[in-house]
Amino acid sequence: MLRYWTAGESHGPALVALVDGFPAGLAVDPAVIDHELKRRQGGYGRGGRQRIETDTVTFLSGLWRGMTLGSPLALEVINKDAKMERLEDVDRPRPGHADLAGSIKHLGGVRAVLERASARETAARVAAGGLARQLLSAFGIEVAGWVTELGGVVLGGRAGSLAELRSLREASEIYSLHPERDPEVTALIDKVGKEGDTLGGVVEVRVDGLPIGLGTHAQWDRKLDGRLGQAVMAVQAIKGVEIGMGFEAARRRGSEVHDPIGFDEAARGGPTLGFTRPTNNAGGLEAGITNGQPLVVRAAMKPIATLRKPLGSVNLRTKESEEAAYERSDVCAVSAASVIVENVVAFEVAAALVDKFGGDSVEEMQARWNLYHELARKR
Ligand code: EPS
Repeated sequence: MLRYWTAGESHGPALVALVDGFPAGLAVDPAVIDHELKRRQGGYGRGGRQRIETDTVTFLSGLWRGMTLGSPLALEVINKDAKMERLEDVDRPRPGHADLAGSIKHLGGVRAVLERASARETAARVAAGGLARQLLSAFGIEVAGWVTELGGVVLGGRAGSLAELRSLREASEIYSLHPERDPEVTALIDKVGKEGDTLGGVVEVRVDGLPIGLGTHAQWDRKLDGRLGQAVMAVQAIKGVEIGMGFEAARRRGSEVHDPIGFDEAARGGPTLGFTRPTNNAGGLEAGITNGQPLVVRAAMKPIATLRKPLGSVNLRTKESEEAAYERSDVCAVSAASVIVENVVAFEVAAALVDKFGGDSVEEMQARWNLYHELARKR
């Protein structure tokens, strides 16, 4: 079973991801993880913290001469802005953050909660996902994510190979697939930032090269759509998750939603075993099982809760009405969210791959992958 946890506070010494159940025998390239960490720090509208940090990964365990050992991997991302011991507590909770409910729950201060609730923690999740995506690559499975909507401006997705879409995304300051529309969106971010406000948006992730049969219909907690839902919904500021046509499917008739099934003998040797689907409204998942089509996951991010022009709050000591606290923050982190969701999706898909093909070594997984496809093709 491939799983991970994270530890670390936003202004503590470091963030750590502990990855357990990762197969032995994968040559790991830390530069792949560092690339994702760097992308997470980017995107138009981010705050001052990203000018302080240069996030890179250090492996504290689990590797020998660059190869995974099959033992737990501890991944560390250092915080340069490790000033937590010097920071004051916060007495005016920010609406939309963990401040109020978290401090009451723990019978403690706001600082004690916000340091862990901060989206800085997602650096550790991206590090874990950056490792997991390298396991996926060994099986020809590729993941990419982008921004489809920002501050109410609908940009949409785009058809094309992941390589084509990645190069469009790289040309966009906001990580969308429509770089020609950047000026409209960056002007909006500037305007809203000047007004002391923040913006949310929608991100989309696509996974190509999946086999038929990851996940299961048989038990609720192992259905892949359910696992993806949990992982993506658990990213800071995410308020909604959809797969494929998502909420729109609820507004259509069955005949307009479900993807007809065809068969093409010439494609029998390929990953779909010859089965064809003219549409992919299911987003690659039927009954919690991958169906050989690209996986498509979308997530809605609310605007960041820390406002330079704060909303009303209450002083926790006096119970008097006061403005919420302001701490340095971002105007918009939707681009970063696209990187985070991409990497948490990568991790869940890798976990499902390990569930299906075994987790001791990559070599054994590859042999089982081949055997499975051979058996499935014979049916
Ligand atoms: C973040 C680092 C944080 C915030 C942001 C995300 O750093 P600092 O608090 O030192 O400015 O910029 O966190 C939030 C928006 C939040 O609400 O917690 C990061 O590295 O992603």
